[in-house]
Amino acid sequence: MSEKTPTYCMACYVGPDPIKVRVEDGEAVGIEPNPDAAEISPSKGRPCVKAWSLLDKLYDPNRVKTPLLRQNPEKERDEDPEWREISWGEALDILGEKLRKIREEKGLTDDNNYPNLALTLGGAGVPEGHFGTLTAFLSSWGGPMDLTLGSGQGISCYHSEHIYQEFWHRAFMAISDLPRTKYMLSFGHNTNASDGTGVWKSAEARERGMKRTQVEPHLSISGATSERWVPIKPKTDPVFMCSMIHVILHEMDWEDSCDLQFIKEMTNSPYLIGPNGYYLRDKETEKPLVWDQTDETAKTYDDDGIKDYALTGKYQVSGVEIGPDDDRWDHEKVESKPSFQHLLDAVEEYTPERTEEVCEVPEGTVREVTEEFTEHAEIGSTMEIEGEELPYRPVSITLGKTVNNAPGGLESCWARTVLLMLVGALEVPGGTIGADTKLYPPYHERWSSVRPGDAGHMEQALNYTSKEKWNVPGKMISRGPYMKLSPFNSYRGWATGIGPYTLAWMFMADPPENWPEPSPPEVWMVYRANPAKTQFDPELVEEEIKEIPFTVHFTAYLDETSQFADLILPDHTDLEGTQLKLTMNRHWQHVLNRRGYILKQPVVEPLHNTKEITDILTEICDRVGTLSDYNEAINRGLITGGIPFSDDYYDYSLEPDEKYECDEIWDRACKAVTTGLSEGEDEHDLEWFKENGYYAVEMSQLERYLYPKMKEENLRYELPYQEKMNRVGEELKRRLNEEDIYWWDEKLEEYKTLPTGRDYLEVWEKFYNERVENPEEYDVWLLSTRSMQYAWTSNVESPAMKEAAENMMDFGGVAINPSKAKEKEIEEGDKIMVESPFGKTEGIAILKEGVRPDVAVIVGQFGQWKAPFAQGMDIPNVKDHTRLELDVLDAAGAGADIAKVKIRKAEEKVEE
Ligand SMILES: Nc1nc2c(c(=O)[nH]1)N[C@H]1C(S)=C(S)[C@@H](COP(=O)(O)OP(=O)(O)OC[C@H]3O[C@@H](n4cnc5c(=O)[nH]c(N)nc54)[C@H](O)[C@@H]3O)O[C@H]1N2
Ligand SMILES: Nc1nc2c(c(=O)[nH]1)N[C@H]1C(S)=C(S)[C@@H](COP(=O)(O)OP(=O)(O)OC[C@H]3O[C@@H](n4cnc5c(=O)[nH]c(N)nc54)[C@H](O)[C@@H]3O)O[C@H]1N2
Ligand SMILES: [Mo]
Repeated sequence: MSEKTPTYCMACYVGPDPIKVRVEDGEAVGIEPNPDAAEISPSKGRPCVKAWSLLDKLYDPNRVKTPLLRQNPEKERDEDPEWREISWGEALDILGEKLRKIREEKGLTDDNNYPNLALTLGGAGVPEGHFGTLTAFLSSWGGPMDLTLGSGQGISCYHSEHIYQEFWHRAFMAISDLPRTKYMLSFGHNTNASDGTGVWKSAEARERGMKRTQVEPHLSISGATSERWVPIKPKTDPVFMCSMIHVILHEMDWEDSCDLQFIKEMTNSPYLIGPNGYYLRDKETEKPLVWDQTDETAKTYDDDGIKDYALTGKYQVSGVEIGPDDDRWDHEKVESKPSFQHLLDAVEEYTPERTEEVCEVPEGTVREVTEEFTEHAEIGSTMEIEGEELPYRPVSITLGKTVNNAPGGLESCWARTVLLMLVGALEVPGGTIGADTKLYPPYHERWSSVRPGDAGHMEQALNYTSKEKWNVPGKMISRGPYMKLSPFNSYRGWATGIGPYTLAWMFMADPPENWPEPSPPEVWMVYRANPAKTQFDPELVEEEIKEIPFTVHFTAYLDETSQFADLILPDHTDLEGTQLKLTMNRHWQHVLNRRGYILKQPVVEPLHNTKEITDILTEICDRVGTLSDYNEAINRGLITGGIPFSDDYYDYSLEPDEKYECDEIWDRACKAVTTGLSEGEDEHDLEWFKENGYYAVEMSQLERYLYPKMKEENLRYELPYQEKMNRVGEELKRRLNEEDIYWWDEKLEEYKTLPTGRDYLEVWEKFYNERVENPEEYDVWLLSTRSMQYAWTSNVESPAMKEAAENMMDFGGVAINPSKAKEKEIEEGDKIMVESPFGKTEGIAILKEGVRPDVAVIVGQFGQWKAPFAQGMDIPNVKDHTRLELDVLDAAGAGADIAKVKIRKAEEKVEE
């Protein structure tokens, strides 16, 4: 008998993607599209290749089939942990007892106020699609829990983008407004590999005529399907972008080629800047001043009578500057310039000729790309959306993960956003829009958090840097101290997901001066993450994990992190589990017209002695004594993205002290969300969802753009001049220095008002050169790139993915340029040695013209030494050549997957 069961794939963060699983005689045999759910899918119900890896995972002979308990106390790579198979009852009793002890004996925090319980989630949001009632579990704990002992997620993702796009345009991700965009300029954003099912929309746009320029050191599959590939030197992207700004402002007639109305009315460009670098404000109202060039006088920025804002020039104006800690400078007739003039001055030196030198991109290319960009912006054109006329600016700029993390990341984000500002393509149809908001709830719409803050800009929820609030004695502190060191990281929503995880490991290993020493947590729970493989410094991370008294790994197969765990808990895999998941209208790489809920349901009976995560968490809470808090958290709507289990016109609440089965909880959730979303019109239960798959309601198209809301609230983007950043950075410096902390000073130099145009590759050049005797021998930049088939290390065990990936370019080895190969006498298929100051790894040479001679590229995250299937794959990993050191991290704790190496034939090493 054959049937098709609707469910979702969430193998990567682009999901949940609706799919149907074909089941024959009780066996899942195929994955199919789900066209019935086209309206909630960026690809109209078509899954990407990764959905097939779910079948492999289900039937993987190497799966963990029952809970396992370590018998051998020695935690080493080559020690057998001597796993003993145990029952769920025993496993949950052990964990329950450990957690109860923390609450009742040890206390929730240690002497330095670090939480005794830590929890790590991996894969950039993927756990949300599988972790059942985990949000209610977090709440039921009722106190501090450390979420910053993180894996490679966040700190090697689109890190600066997450932070600063939330600041500048309330978005975790800034994307092209597909299909309306006509020109997409991508800096190392590998759309065709990394956008999951979102790739369908960019293919559709290209078919319709959208042009793409891919700026990237190697010709990725995204570059291969673009009009133009610009092989830039790694980590020099901000120089290229600043140079584009130079071309617009110093070579073109900018009054003609820029969107002046946008610049004058929607940004801080006309704000006057005082001699100390802060806005010059009206003494009474403290509103920033601008210069009206018609009336030749200063006015507050929102004065109704402004005839024409001056963008350039110098003016003698009286006012007050408000600096760090409310320092004030009162001025009488002081020289001040509009922020735009500061921008003009700052980019004057960033000529295409300099760019040619730094980025190794011909100056002509910089000019051509800039021209294409400004021409495609169609300044002046408009589009009607739901009866409102909005500017139409069909150009977008997207950034990849190595561009927008680590030193240079902030500057890249700034330059990108300023370029968009110049042509008015920010948050308008066709332009670059925010797909997601994760720091400012509610997450399904952005407008309600776009509220007036200081100086005519949006209100921001930054971490405190004031004297009273920065260091409150006795307050909980995370090992990755985002609240103390990273003000722009914020403290709301997903803030811990982008915390400085790097610092957590580094500070545990080697506490910096005058900083409370972080202990290892008493208990560490790891869910769908593999930090021992995906963090920057696997060796250091391993050493620190060994110090943790009790580690629980929730995992499907034993991997590098499991090797150091004490307890292994296998939950049901994706095709065996039950969960209701929000399907968002705006999510990572896509924006849709509907939002709602989609069901993950078992397509077959569980194959092994695994357990549904919801049931695991319920059992833990029961043992810890927090069941009623957990049930109440569920009732409050914590597992449904905010829709409570009861309201004026419905009540599906759980009894506080009763233990509910997974299906009962989700059945009530189904009824609550459908009743809640439809305001009482519909009520659907779990059975209905099992049949129908999802439930969604329509969203306004206007809300896709921030523009109408910014206009309505009379707000301006905090661009191009970073007044607040300057102030906050200075305050943080004072706070740290007041406690004799100076090791973070260098990082604080990032908090600039305008870009530095720096060649950021120098950061890595210096770092690696200092660690070897013959730096000139290390002549290759090793980079990482994604494949559509693999999601981090989470599906490396799938033979089907390997088979599919083997048909794709660059996969299976180290891609190098034939000229470099010739120099080193390497031939296609040769075994080569990749060597850095930190290690040697072997791989197979792939010769390819589409890679810079000074660059080598590795697809994916391999180099497994434990995961049973993947360890036979023999593909090296960039992270085996990167280290956790402040020098190569940015002010938010992020690093980049880039290493300086030398490459030679492997045989030579054997002879040594
Ligand atoms: N070399 C290199 N390294 C990188 C990157 C790179 O580009 N190159 N990228 C970095 C980035 S951007 C990110 S976001 C991180 C991601 O890295 P992580 O956050 O660590 O995430 P994953 O690698 O997906 O974690 C995989 C874990 O999930 C488990 N798992 C898989 N399926 C299941 C299941 O059904 N149930 C349970 N309980 N567990 C399951 C696996 O067993 C494994 O332990 O990697 C980073 N590391
Ligand atoms: N299939 C799949 N999709 C994924 C993921 C996955 O694991 N698998 N992971 C998701 C996650 S968590 C993330 S963070 C994203 C990452 O998404 P992307 O950033 O789009 O993905 P990558 O392919 O890792 O990255 C980057 C490209 O940047 C180029 N590059 C490296 N250094 C530089 C540089 O200095 N300048 C420029 N211009 N280019 C450079 C490399 O050549 C590479 O092709 O992907 C997401 N999507
Ligand atoms: Mo990521």
